[in-house]
Amino acid sequence: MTISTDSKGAERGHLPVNTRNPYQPVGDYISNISRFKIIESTLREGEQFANAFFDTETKIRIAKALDDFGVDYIELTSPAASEQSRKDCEAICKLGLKAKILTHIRCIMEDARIAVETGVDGLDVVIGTSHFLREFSHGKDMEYITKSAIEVINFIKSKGLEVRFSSEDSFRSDLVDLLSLYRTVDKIGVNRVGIADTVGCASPRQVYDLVRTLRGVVSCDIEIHLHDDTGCAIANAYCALEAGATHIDTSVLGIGERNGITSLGGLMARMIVADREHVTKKYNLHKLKDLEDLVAGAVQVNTPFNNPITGFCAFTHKAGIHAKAILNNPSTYEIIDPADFGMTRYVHFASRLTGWNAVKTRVGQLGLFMTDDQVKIVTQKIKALADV
Ligand code: HCA
Ligand code: CU
Repeated sequence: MTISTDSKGAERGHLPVNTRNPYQPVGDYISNISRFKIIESTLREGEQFANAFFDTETKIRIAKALDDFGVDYIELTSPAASEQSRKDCEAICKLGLKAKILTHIRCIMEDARIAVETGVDGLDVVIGTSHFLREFSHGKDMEYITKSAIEVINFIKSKGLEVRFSSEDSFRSDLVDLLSLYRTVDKIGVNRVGIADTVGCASPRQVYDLVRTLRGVVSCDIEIHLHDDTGCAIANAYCALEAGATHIDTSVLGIGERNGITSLGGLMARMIVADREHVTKKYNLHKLKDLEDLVAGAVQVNTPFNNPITGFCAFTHKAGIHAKAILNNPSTYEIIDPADFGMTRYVHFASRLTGWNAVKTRVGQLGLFMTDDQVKIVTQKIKALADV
């Protein structure tokens, strides 16, 4: 099967095909995007969620669960935020987790000095660059921003720590200003630059364009942080990877300011369809549900019904036509195998939309013996009852 794989529509010839999803090519294109790393920010962005008030013990439980799941980085609230935040940051650094520990600071020396003493592996530095933030938040111009970026980055590097530099509200910032700032910080040796869609305004195409442009300007890694105000956070993350981003910010269930950011589970759903082998090998997907339940409990919300993978009906099939095909071959109506996440599918049979194949399967599950004609009569009864 010939599949065109890149945005320019260039054909790359006969690629091996992902049998669950024959329209999704595998091969070098996918291996590029599946090298992505997760910066898990439930304990930073997630702490900005309206219902989040994590005590130390809860933070430690979440950090350990994220580590068990296999995220690459865990990002923590700035130690400059409060005395307890600083202590919690130190406590998490001492857990000896496999994931690298980052903290997130404003681009000011005072924050950097506190953060480098906590034992973190790296610092995520951020400053607002949009005219809104320059006018209504910190009030500084680009010259000042560039000067402080250089000072803070050099200081963090002198301590031997990893450093990422990001601009807040990147999509409403002046492109020329932004690129010249990133070029400067790339030259002085940041590990990553970050783009943030702070207000969730960006469309997938805008994300693709900005990341692609930035990819041509810097040689370091590119991280992206995407808010979900217009429901694009997962799609935008995928587009960023297609354009050359290397690191995606997530939080469990997407919790964060307002309605949050790219969710960890949603990103897993998206990425398993792109490269099942890599995702199933790298992440402990069977732990997703427990991880989400842990965070949902901690912030007192229910997992949304339409959550990818773990929403209560994510693998429920109802209409008779669907049920029949699913029972013959689940891939007909499922792009993700629930078993990859330790989940199970459910074929609904008690509704007016049911079909006799679903009823027959249920009869078998109950260990009953009925002829097909009998099953068909029962099916008609179920439909009649469902109508009233
Ligand atoms: C905020 C800051 C931030 C930072 C993102 C980043 C955003 O809470 O307003 O450091 O990449 O969304 O801009 O979360
Ligand atoms: Cu944010």
